[in-house]
Amino acid sequence: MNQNTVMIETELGDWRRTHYSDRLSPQMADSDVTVMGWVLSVRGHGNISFMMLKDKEGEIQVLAKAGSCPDEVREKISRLKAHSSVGIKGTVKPSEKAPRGIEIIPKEIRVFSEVEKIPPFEPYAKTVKNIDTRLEVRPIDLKRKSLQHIFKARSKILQAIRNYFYENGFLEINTPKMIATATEGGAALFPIFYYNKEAFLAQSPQLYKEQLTMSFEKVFEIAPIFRAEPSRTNRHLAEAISIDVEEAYVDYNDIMKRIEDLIKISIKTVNDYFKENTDSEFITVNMPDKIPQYTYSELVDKMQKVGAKTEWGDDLYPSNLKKIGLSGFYFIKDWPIGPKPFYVKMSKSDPKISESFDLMFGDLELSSGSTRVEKRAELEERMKNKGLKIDAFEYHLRAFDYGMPPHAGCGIGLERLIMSLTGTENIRDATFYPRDVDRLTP
Ligand code: AMO
Repeated sequence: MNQNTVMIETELGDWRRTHYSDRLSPQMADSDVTVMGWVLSVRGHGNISFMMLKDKEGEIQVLAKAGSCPDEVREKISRLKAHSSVGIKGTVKPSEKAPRGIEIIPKEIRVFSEVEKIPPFEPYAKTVKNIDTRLEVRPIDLKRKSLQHIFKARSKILQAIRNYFYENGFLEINTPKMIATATEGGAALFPIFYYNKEAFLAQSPQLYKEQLTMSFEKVFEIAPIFRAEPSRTNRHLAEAISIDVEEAYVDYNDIMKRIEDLIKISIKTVNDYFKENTDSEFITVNMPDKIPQYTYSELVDKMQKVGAKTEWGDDLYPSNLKKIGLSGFYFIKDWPIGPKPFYVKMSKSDPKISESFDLMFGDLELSSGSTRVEKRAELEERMKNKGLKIDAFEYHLRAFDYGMPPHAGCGIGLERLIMSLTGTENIRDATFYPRDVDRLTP
């Protein structure tokens, strides 16, 4: 090694970024800055190299030219492969030719991670067909612009939803995810070993959020739910995020109003994001003044009129919903009581019907909710009819001996909400690391 050769450091050490790329401006000419990020491209030849550096806020050009930066730094930059992670200390210079009218003349470089491998797909490509190839290296996939926009919009929507709950007097709760009994009749369970007992991953926070209305009246939780879904579809996950709401002294009509509020603020949030980020290719979602409500029976009639094969009591299948031309957001309410879980309240006017609803977007179910049973005897009766062991639920039923208020609530699937608001077709792209029948990694 030549005595004058400078070792290129590979550790972060005491270096800290002074500016994100978007904060650099021609007004900062001659300032010394430290930037960090990933190499987007390196081009040039002989005595001059242009490097584009990317961080979470944008991109900046680094110009390494013989005579204006140390030779070792220039040589190192000229050999860097795209995606390597680096830090640069240098001086800001105005430049008419640089993409943003400025560039950095480097004085020192630290190469934290040098990339030798070519990723299995171009990380900044607009589309990559095979989702499995993408998921294998998900952190690289998530650098792609379309996914960046989905997840940034998702984060803003979550923030707006949380704000709504806080502003309206709801308490944020967390309930156990390892539980002793099933809550959602139809959905399959993941059994787990809990010390020497069998337990399950929670299908929903249902029973706990109901109990907490006794202590806090208005509660919400945003957390994972686990469903051993055997289905390989673009709308089912084994682990999804549910926005759960539960409120005392209200019924399902009041909860539909809450949902209407939440949908309105979510649409506003996503449309604002879209306006600020003109390079995103989101659909613009229109919000009707009121979300239309149809009763289950009304829709069965409509389906039968257009010749769809369906009987009163059947589920309302997506193919049949399409046949009657329903689109956008709408509620289907007053479902048959039969298939509904034990905690859903029967209608006072018709014992065949429940005080329940689903929120739909086209043929996609985004949420279900209901008025709940608040009398212990009625709850036990419903459980017996469903063949459930009452003793196993004693820990829950006990709460009903001490003044359970009338209450109602709902669960909204976050990934499905994001799909509807951003036009994302595969639910796997509305979550960071999807879990499904075939996938437990990465
Ligand atoms: P439900 O079982 O209908 O109701 O679930 C509520 C909402 O959660 C979402 N969801 C899913 N999303 C992705 N993949 C899945 N496998 C999945 N399963 C459900 C859907 C669905 O509408 N305890 C009740 C809610 C309540 O009454 O408060 C419940 O869990 O968007």
